[in-house]
Amino acid sequence: MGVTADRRTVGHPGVGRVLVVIPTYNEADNVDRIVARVREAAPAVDVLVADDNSPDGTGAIADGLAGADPQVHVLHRPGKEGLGAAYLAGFAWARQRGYDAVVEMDADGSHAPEDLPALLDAARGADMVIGSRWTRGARVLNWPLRRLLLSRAGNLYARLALGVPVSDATGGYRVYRAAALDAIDLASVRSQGYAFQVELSRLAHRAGVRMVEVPITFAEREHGDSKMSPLIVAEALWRITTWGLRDRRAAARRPDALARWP
Ligand SMILES: Nc1nc2c(ncn2[C@@H]2O[C@H](COP(=O)(O)OP(=O)(O)OP(=O)(O)O)[C@@H](O)[C@H]2O)c(=O)[nH]1
Ligand SMILES: [Mg+2]
Repeated sequence: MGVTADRRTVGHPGVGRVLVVIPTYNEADNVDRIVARVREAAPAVDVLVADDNSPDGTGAIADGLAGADPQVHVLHRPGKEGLGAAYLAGFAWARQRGYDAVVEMDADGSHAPEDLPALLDAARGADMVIGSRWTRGARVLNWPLRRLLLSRAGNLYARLALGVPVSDATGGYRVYRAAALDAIDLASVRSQGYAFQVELSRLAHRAGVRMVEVPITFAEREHGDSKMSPLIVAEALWRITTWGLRDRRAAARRPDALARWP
């Protein structure tokens, strides 16, 4: 009992009870490592693995971890529906159980659990914290040039098209406090891949959610296969363009539009 039970009740000081949601699809080589690292780096937070019925048995491995640790849980989903749907289901799971904050984290080790205490500290003064690869003090390790360029270009485009004031709108290492999730109309979200992160950044910004960025050390995955595909990039490009045009049209319709036109 003692320390573990007390810490579990306390969660993160100034933030409350925290759930780390880790979406998985074929992460059998990673799921046990990442869960162990989270439990070590932030013993007071709980973990939910949201698995899309991975053919490689990730879900069964996660069940084994949950059976051995009351702070680890598994959400089994019927099939591969994309990162966005898995996160939305994880957010709903957390809200139903009264968590005060939800963390997004990849299973492949790209998001270091050792950075989590710093992200949670930042959540004391904000409703949404973005672990950023592109802010001062951040590091990106072992990423091929084409991935670096894709991320930089994607973020530049998202910022120009949508005006979201963050350096890493596509990143997937984040903390949302309950107030942020309440402010965003999650039922309207349709994105599946990277676009999901951009969509939530946009909706949060529009809803006036207090956001901060914290530098992270991001590392290329070492085990397992990437789920990144041209389709995921195309979805992000198409959705960002559509939102950007819609926002511009809406702005132009406002009565003071001419006065603000450059
Ligand atoms: N539940 C679920 N998880 C997914 C799905 N697609 C990807 N993921 C998980 O989302 C996280 C990010 O996916 P990655 O394949 O690492 O994507 P990425 O980081 O852009 O690509 P690499 O790191 O280069 O491989 C990982 O934990 C994946 O297992 C999905 O359809 N369902
Ligand atoms: Mg990855």
